[in-house]
Amino acid sequence: MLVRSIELTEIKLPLVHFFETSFGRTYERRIILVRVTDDDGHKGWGECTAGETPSYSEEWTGSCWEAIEKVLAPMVIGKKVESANDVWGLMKQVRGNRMAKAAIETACWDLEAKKLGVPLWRHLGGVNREIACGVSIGIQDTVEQLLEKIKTELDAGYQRIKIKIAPHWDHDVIKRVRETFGMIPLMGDANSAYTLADTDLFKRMDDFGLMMLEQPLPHDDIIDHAKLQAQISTPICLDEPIKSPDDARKAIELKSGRIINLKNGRVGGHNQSRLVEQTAREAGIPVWCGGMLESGIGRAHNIAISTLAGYTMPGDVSASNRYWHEDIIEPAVYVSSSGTILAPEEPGIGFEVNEDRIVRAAVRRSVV
Ligand code: OSB
Ligand code: MG
Repeated sequence: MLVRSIELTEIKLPLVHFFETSFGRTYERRIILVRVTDDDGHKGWGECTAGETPSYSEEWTGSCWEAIEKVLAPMVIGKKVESANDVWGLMKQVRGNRMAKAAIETACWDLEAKKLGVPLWRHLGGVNREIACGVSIGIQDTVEQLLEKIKTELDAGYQRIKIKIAPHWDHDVIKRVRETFGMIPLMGDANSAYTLADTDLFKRMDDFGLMMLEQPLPHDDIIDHAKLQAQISTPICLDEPIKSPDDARKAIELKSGRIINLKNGRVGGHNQSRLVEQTAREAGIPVWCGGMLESGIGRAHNIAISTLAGYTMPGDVSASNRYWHEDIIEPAVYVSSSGTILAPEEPGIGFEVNEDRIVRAAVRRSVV
């Protein structure tokens, strides 16, 4: 494979409903889309999953635009590699910037799968064509609104409900959810809103029988998480601190958690996701595919990687219409009434990219 050019487009997409986490509220996404072209004219699409502000991680739309355009694209263009799996290695002199790297790397995987005429999920080594889906529901203005949203998603068939939690929206909210819906598959995601000083709160929350508690402690921590996990029965799921296969290995060794939320962007793309998946699978640690409020392109990549054997729990990969009035891919992503998505059999990501829609939503463009 030899990439000849990389096009970046930043689009602005308003969310159907705001999304609030412990670090803030998002009404509108600013998403960088990457299209790579090889020397035979084959094309592939990738999406940068960074947020609008450096709150979830250090990366954000602004930093990723600079990183892709000025640093990473020039490292990849014109370099011949055996396969898309080697594109990660072309960028190895650059530290961090994994979401920026993943945008290019995943686009190369789409290109390669299209060139070979195979669906990306098979090309990645996927085995389960039908993936299990959950939803992530943000903090709402009132508990009643949250209960209403949970009902909608349960009625739609989703296999588990994740709610965002934060110090003003935790124990008593979960109690109301349990009282209303009983023992539904339920979990909480704190996005690092707590410290070990809150251990007693988490001990009390053990009574709720949550499937897992995602990222209660600081974004870069795996030590305190091990201390907390030793004191609570609810499995801890790590998100933010697992940025590489080595991070996964260390967290598993330290018993920092029992489950990993694996996000393509956070670890740097499909090459690294496959290695994290392998590390976790060999250690008997389940992974599931996390979401970053992706548009259809990132969502399609999430569907593909979710088919790997180690992705054994429902992910945050859900229908397009939960996020967008009109997605940028066709067809949009639909979820079955049993809460599953069937990975497409068409080549590459398996969805058509609606370029008119992208042009309409574009705010800047650059060709490297
Ligand atoms: O922590 O998993 C998270 C969204 C933005 C940033 C971080 C997270 C999330 C989600 C949303 O939980 C998942 C989704 O529906 O895409
Ligand atoms: Mg999370």
